[in-house]
Amino acid sequence: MRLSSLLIIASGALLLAGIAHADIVNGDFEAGGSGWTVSVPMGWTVTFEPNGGNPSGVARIESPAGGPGGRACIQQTFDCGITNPASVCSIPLDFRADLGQLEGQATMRIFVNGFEFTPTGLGPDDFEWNHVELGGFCGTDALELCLQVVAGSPRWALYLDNVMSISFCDVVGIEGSPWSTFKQLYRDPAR
Ligand SMILES: [Ca+2]
Repeated sequence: MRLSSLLIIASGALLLAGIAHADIVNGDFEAGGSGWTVSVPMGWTVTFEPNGGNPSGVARIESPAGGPGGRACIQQTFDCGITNPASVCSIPLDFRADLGQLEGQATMRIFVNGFEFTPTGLGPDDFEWNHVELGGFCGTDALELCLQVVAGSPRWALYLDNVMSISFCDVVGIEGSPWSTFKQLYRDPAR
């Protein structure tokens, strides 16, 4: 009797832990831009469109033609599991580029809590959907997904879809191997 009570309590605790996670909201963009904030310099556009994603809803960042360069971002802060420096929050997403033709003009830049992942140079090879999986921090993650272009470049567009958070944070050590791999993706936090 006592054992079964403990098991019920343990089950309840696990259930509460699951509910407490505030994962990425609207990462498939089926609800427009709900849950996301944007950082848009003058002349740039960030739109949330019902079609053109992988599939349907999508976030679209477009740079101006011949502008001074810079970057525009979409952002979301979410909780991924409990704080656990020994483990990792996986953040997979899909992206593709459009409009621009010359490599070296446009880059996808991704920041998690100010740490940058290896930037992805964009070119015609990226006009089809690509999938990447990043390692975020367990606990609160401030995620920024950005398109950056150099000064004087023609228009570029970056499409983003299927942004998710998958917590490996609640079990110590079990994801040690992926974490060491993910850590190599981080660059210097200086921006
Ligand atoms: Ca979608």
